[in-house]
Amino acid sequence: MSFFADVDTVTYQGPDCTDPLAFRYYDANRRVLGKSMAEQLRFAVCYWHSFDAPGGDVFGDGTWDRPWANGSAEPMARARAKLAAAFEFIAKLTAPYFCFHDRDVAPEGSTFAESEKNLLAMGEDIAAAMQRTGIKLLWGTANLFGHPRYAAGAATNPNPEVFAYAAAQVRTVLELTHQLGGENYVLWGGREGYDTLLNTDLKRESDQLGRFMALVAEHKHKIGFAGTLLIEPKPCEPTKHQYDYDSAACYAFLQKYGLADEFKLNIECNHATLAGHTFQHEVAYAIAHGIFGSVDANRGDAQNGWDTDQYPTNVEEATLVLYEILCAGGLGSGGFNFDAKLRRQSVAREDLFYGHIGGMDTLARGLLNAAALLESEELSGHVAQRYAGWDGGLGERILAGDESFDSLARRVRASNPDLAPVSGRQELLENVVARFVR
Ligand code: XLS
Ligand code: NI
Ligand code: NI
Repeated sequence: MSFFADVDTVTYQGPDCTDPLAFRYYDANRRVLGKSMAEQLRFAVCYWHSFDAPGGDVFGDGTWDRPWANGSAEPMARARAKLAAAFEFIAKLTAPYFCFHDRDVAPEGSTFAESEKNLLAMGEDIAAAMQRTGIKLLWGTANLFGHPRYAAGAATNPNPEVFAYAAAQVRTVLELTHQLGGENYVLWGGREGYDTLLNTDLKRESDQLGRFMALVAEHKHKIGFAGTLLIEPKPCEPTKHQYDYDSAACYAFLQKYGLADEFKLNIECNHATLAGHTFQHEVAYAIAHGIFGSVDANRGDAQNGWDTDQYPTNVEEATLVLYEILCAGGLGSGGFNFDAKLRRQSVAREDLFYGHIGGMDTLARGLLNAAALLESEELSGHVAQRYAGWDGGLGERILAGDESFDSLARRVRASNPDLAPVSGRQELLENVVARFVR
């Protein structure tokens, strides 16, 4: 069964190549800062946008060319055809990883037991496809937002029976992720938020969410899953106020419930911009607080205030984000997962290749630029110099707790220092970045 027979394996052909089905920058084996590009970027294809969703929007039906999903075959046969399409596509793209929700890969049954049976049966087929192709699992996740039972949330639902159902669902998917050698497990907040406070007990919902996440961590340890647990910040959509608003809100939540050592963050570019932040800020904040985990690579639209999930095309943004990640020592167990989808009019079979090739090349350029910027030390040198006062003397004593308001006041009174501002050099530094963005 072949769905992409017209496309050969995508290869690196260099920046001058005009073949739209070739990489111009992503050269998997090229060494960058001691690792191959493949190891530095750890690309993953997401199952939901790429193979499951039909391409509809709130005004109209699906348009995408998805022969594996549209056939009249019974649901498990459709799931198997979708699996064949997915692994053929990912192998031809040469992406080393994939990500999935339970409901992307297997149909929901009429009972919980039947849904679980479907998923575990597809899990065996997935394991065989992984074995055959060498494609690995970056992360698995449970869809706790699509079914009407989750309309008022999963963990934060006013009905504890819904919490229990969600727990049972996550238990199954966490165990399957473990069996498939998944390197992370993701929990995006789905419908964990609210639309109006008139019907919402915000404190209770927060405590419910904290308890749910603690249960996930407990079960992870019980089954010996060594991967990283990730939560995914998003400020709004589908609810008006999502609880996992941004990196900072997630950090506060994890600390409050004693989970900061158990979870890291899966940061999505478009969610960052919806929160009024830059992608770079969200990644940098997570790194600064020791909770950076992985990335959902996409982009929003400068005018549209919703999660448009477009493929990344901004080389400067990619450069700045990769600079932060490289400074922090790399992605660790995380990766760049393309949580991105085609536009509704992109109905040709090869469009899925164009989207991913563009995204992979954008991030590969970002990686090369960021590595050069890092090696030049042009930014880090400025920053180090700017804070040098904190490396010893007064700065060091303040942070060590060896100074008080009284001692500081005595010091200022005695020395009456001249504290004229020094240039922050923003324009100079922007020009440095511009020189490295190629
Ligand atoms: C939705 C989220 C979702 C998660 C996985 O906005 O980005 O796709 O990444 O559940
Ligand atoms: Ni996402
Ligand atoms: Ni999203």
